[in-house]
Amino acid sequence: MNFNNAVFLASYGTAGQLPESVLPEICFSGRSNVGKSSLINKLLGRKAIARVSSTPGKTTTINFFKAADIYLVDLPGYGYAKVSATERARWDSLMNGYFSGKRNIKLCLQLLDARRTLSGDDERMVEFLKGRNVPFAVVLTKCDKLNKTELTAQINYWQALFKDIPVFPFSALKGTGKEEILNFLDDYTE
Ligand SMILES: Nc1nc2c(ncn2[C@@H]2O[C@H](COP(=O)(O)OP(=O)(O)OP(=O)(O)O)[C@@H](O)[C@H]2O)c(=O)[nH]1
Ligand SMILES: [Mg+2]
Repeated sequence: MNFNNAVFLASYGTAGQLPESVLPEICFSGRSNVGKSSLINKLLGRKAIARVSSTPGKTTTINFFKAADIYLVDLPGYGYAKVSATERARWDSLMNGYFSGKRNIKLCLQLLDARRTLSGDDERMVEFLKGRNVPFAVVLTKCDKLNKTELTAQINYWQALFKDIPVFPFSALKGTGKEEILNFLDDYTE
């Protein structure tokens, strides 16, 4: 997989704006602040093609990147408490619009904070993906924040929870897991 020379295409704030799905798409889903934009930057080998912020709820649009013959799609984060009902409704309609359109979604990378356990919002997201038959794999983010013993225990926890679904430990800070994820994505890009 060669993600060099990726370009940012556009951000969309409403489902009606979404462009036709002309290429296979890999999308990135997860709680606000879990590290979606950081993962995309790392996979694309770029410092800031996707905007990273320490303030949760930064990505409130669906952002499209084009790399080789595939779109990478940065989905808006969920689970951020301080959003208005209006914002929440917009999130719902944007996500429903994205997933109900006739899109060529090859895979969703579902991001989960390696340090945590599955939240209610995470569970709803995973059930949503399953309900729509979207193939997904799990990326455990921020692994650099755990020591070796803690990390092993957390990987075991997540892998037991997801059984046969691939689980990739990842650190945007150290680059851990990047090659494994890129190799895995190869199977979805032909
Ligand atoms: N230590 C560490 N920090 C990380 C890692 N990944 C992301 N972060 C930090 O976590 C914060 C949020 O990262 P983002 O990539 O913006 O998260 P996001 O999921 O795109 O957030 P939203 O766009 O708000 O939904 C930033 O301060 C990042 O620097 C990681 O692997 N290790
Ligand atoms: Mg983001």
